[in-house]
Amino acid sequence: MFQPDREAMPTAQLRALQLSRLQEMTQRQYAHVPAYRQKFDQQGVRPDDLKTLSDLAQFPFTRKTDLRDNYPLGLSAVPAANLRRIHASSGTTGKPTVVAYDQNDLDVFAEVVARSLYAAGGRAGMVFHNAYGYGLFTGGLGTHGGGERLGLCTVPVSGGGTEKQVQLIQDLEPEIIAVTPSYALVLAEALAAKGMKPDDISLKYAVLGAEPWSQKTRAEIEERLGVKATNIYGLSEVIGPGVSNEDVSEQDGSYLWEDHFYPEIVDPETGAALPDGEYGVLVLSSMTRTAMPILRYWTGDITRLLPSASPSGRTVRRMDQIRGRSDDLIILRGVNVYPTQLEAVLIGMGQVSPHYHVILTRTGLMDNLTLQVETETENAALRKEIQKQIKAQVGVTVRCELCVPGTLPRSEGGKLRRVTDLREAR
Ligand code: DLL
Repeated sequence: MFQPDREAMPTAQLRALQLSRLQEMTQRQYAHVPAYRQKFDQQGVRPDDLKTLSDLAQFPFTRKTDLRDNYPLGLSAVPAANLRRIHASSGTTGKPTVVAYDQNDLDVFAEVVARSLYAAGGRAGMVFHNAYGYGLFTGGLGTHGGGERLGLCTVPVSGGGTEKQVQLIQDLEPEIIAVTPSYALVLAEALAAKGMKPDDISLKYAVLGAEPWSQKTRAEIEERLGVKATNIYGLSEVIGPGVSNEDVSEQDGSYLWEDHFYPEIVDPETGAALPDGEYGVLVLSSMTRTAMPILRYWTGDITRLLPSASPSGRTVRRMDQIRGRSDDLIILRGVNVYPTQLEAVLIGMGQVSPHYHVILTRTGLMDNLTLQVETETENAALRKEIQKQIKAQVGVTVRCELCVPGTLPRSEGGKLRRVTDLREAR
């Protein structure tokens, strides 16, 4: 553990710390952020009503629309002169969502990322190839700060420029890489094309996140790059990467740094609390952020908190892989499907490349899903087998389309959009 006193704090002490930090945060929000004061008043709650952790359920959620409505810095709780950094998420429509950090927030950010990279296998003195995008996206700079805090020699490669990435991996011999899983596959292809075998590649650990990925993809990346891969999760509104990370020796759920981020799992329809072990929407409160403290942020990400005790001795709870975002959910003729479920079936079959794309169309009232996959040869039997396996394992009928290798969209270093929805266009 990077910080055993925090990561393995006795549970009663951790719960007491969370309560006092939430009380203190809601007081600050009520006093310094008019938009929060208004939300509390509308809901009829006051910070003083927060007497136990279960009282939190009475408090309002914060949603992406709250950040948009208060664009750019309306949710800030400190004077503008205290701010030290701004990040933003691009968003597909309208204004970006802007998040602000003061010095305390940057320190918290570096600390939680350092914990995450340590859990992922990183140790002081290693060379760290950071292929998350630098810029307004939190991935690059956020992971960078944590790498330096841990004592890694951090190489700010950023995303894209695959040739240059390969060159730097060959020349600087990094042991740890942070990258999106979709771009890790692109790098693996490029390294293989240079004749590099997994054993020739210096990398030992990969820290993968920023987009949903399946266990099968983990196995694929581990094999091709010769690494152990862990899942890093996070989002700009709460801090960026480093809300949680798996331990490389377990690879079984990501430790959520609960002394900084208070997690709840709620029913996607009603918002009611769900017990540990059940799947729902992850809701997070950033208890220690000072510039832009966020209460009960509705992440839209579907996961569960793992109920069992942790093998590592950490007392902070673990969260499962993200199944998908509630807004990525495809409801196909009444059956709920996440793209990651299709991915798991495809990669499990072995004969296709891990690159795939989903196209949704509508004929009359009927939704259709076309799953494009890459294979070396047109093979009618394989196409039928994929359709059959998806029907058997996911429960939906899809149309599979085989494409020439290299023709489906690849990650260019950042997040990859796997789904093209043509239903509204019709
Ligand atoms: O993606 C922060 C990040 C950077 C995380 C690098 C990990 C590594 P945003 O751009 O605000 O922040 O996007 C946040 O990405 O709500 C999830 O839907 C998705 N996401 C992030 N990590 C994972 C993951 C960064 N490990 C949104 N698995 C989140 C699945 C993830 N989805």
